[in-house]
Amino acid sequence: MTVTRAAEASVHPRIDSEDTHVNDLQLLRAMVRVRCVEEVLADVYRDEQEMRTPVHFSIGQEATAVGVCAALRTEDIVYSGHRCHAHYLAKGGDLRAMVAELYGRESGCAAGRGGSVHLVDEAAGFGASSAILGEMIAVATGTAWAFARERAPRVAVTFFGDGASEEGVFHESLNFAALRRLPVLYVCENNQYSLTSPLPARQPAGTGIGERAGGYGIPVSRVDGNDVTAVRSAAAAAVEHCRAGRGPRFLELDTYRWREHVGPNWDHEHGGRSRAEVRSWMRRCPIARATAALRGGEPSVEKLVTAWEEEFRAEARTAVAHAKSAAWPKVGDLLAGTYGDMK
Ligand SMILES: Cc1ncc(C[n+]2csc(CCOP(=O)(O)OP(=O)(O)O)c2C)c(N)n1
Repeated sequence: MTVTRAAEASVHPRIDSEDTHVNDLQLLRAMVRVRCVEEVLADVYRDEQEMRTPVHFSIGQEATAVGVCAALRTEDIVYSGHRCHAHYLAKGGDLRAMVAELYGRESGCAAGRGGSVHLVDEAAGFGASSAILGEMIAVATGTAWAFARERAPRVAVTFFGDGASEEGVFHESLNFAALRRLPVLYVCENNQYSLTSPLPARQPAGTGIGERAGGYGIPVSRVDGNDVTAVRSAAAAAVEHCRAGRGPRFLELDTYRWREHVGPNWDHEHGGRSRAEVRSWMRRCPIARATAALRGGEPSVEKLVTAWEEEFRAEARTAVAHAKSAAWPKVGDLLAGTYGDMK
C-alpha cells in the first residue's frame, strides 16, 4: 500500500526516488491525467463551441511529455509548439490557468490573450509555447546559451514535431548549440504527419530526422515514444549529459496523434489517413501499455486507473466551470503585456 500512496501523491513524477515501481505508477498516473483533461476539453469544445481558440490535442502521445518531463527539475525550462497542453501539464503547469486561457479569461496563464497555443507557467519551468513552427527551437537554444554563460546547472528543453524539423531555424539552432556545447535537449515527437501530409511525402527516402541532427555532431537517441519508461530513461541520460556541460542531445520519439490535427474530432473520414492506421496506433496506446507492464507488481492497477480517471475528469470539469465563471479581460486593457503596451 505504501507504493499506492506514493503514486497517489503526485501527478508530476520525478526521478529522484530510487523506487522505480513507484515511479512507474506515477508515470502512468500522470499520463492518465493528461488524457482525461484533454478528453474532457475535447468534449466540451465540441459540444459548447464556447472556447474561442484552436486546440491541438496530444491524445495518444502522452508518454512523450510525461516521460521527458519526469527527467527534469523545476528549474529546467521547457518550450513547446502548438500541441502543448501535455507538455505544460507534465512540467507541472497550473491546470486551472490553462483552461481559463482556453476560455480567454483574465485569470488564464497568458491573461486570456494567447489561447491554447500560448501557454506559460514560469513557476513550473514551462517557458512558453508558440504556433510558429520551429520558433521555440531557437528560443530554447538561446535559453541554453544563457544557462551556459551563467554556468547554471540547468537544461533547456524544446518539444516539436517532425514537421517543425523542416524549418530552417531547426538547422541554425542545432548547429549553434553543437558549436557552443549548449545544455539543450531537442525532443522531436515524430507522429509522422504535418497536418495531413505524411513524412514520406515531405522528406527524401533513406534520410531521417535523427540523422540530420546527428550531422551536427549531436548524439541522438531514437526511442519508442509510446513506451513511457523507455522515454524517461532516454531523457534522463540525455539530461544528465546536458547538465554535465557535455553539449546538446536529441531525442526522436516515434508516436501518433489519434485526433485530427486541430480540433476535437477524428479525421480518418477525410481521406488523409485510414481508420485501420489510426486503429493500429490505438492498439499501441501508451496508457494501456504502461498499465499492462505494471500488472505483475500491482495487480489492482486497473482499479487504480479507473479511480484516477474519475478523479481527473472531475478535476478537469471543475477547471472548466471555474474558467467559465471567471472575468473577461477589460477591452481597455487589451494591449496590456504586449509590445503595444511598451512605452
Ligand atoms: C512557420 C510556420 N509554417 C507553417 C505553419 C502551419 N502549420 C501549423 S501546424 C503545422 C504542422 C506541424 O506538424 P508537426 O511539426 O509535425 O507537429 P504536429 O502537428 O504533428 O504535432 C503547420 C505546417 C506554422 N504554424 N508556422
